[in-house]
Amino acid sequence: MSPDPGASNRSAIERGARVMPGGVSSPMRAFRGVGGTPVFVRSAHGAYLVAEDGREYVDYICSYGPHIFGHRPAPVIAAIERALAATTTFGAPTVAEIELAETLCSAFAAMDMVRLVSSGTEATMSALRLARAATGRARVVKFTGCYHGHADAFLVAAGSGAATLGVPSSPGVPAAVVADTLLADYNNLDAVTRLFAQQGEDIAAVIVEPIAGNMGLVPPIPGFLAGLRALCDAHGAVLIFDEVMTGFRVAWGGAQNLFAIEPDLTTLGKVIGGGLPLAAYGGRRELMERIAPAGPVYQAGTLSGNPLAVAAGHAQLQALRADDQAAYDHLEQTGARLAAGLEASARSHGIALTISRFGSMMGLFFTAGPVRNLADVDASDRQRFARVFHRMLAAGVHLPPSPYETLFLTIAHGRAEIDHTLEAFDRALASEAASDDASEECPHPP
Ligand code: KE4
Repeated sequence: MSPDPGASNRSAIERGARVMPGGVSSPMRAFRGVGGTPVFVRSAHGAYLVAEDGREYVDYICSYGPHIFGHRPAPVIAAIERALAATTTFGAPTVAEIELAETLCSAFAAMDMVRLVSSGTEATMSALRLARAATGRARVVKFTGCYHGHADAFLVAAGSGAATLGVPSSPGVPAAVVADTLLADYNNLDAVTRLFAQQGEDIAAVIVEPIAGNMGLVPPIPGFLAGLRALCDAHGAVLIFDEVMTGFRVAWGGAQNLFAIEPDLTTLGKVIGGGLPLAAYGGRRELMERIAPAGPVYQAGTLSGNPLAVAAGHAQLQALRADDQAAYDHLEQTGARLAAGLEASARSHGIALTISRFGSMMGLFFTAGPVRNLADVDASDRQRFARVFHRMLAAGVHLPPSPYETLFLTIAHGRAEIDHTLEAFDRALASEAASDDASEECPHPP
């Protein structure tokens, strides 16, 4: 193991940046939200990432959601190996896709039909196209801080990497597209009511993360989602629940099952692919039968329903379903223990901290709170987050590199991993408390 943990990472990112923008394949991985040099990962197992230099880290990125059992769960690996014996891709229909589609439709009461795609961006982009076709309208309401992938219509006041990089409304998105994307603050039902009062006849859809996971974790306040459902019903708009992150993460059947609210369309991803590129959108039959080739709304994909990804995703879902509620109960207990420990540590050091959590998804904000929308996250102490992030990284705990990301837990996060995390966090806060009077600059200013 090299004495300088940063040396191999620095040389890798410098080499990568010569041929890849920022040296990464997705902006979030570049550590721009916390400064410093990203850790280049060579392998992973259970709850751990193994860096190129051999260091191990308790992993709270979990690939931003796909891993719910941890890295390399046996049923998923075995399913991929079996599928690999047959092919990598056919470009022809398979029975395995039908079997996965049947499982997805059985899990979501509001889903009669589903189309498999390769990314969450494709899923949300296609769901919006379908909503526009079904209503004959162009406008879409989204919420500041929510992230629905990088299709033009959604790169307006977006969360996740867009918020992290301070480009929530990206250059290159034409003004005409921006004009059709209407914004409201998350949890602000009055703002949406006003938008419908002013432009209701032009609004095709409302798209929402039913539990927001792209500005850290921000849960819906009581009545918010039900209010959106009522507004869409009253004005003939399509309600899209973007459950790419929450689907099968927070419950079998996602957040809509927990909240007993049925959207018209649902987008899924991450967990349903078992770590391979697979996502989906689905909903009522009368909507989905408009999708080609059944109907005229075009959407296609070379690797849609890829056999390896379908095998991996279905194996993961079947493992989740096999033990019924046990997996979700375990994730809830582990999440509760971690949250309680983090909060106790912050209290003991007199540091303002708000933890928001839904099962195995957690937001960590250095602010007294409450955190209900993007402005509240923006107002949190993001410099302190960056310092604590690096102190914990040095202690072998890898948080997501931004306060605008959600921490994920998996079944593989056991007592030892939580204890290690809480010890590292407490030491980090002790350092923070000790230096709070000093004007210490963040070691890696973002
Ligand atoms: P992808 O196109 O990245 O597969 O999915 C886009 C997407 C859609 N909807 C929701 C609710 C999502 O969270 C995402 C993607 N999530 C981010 C993590 N915050 C992906 C990480 C990244 O961009 O590297």
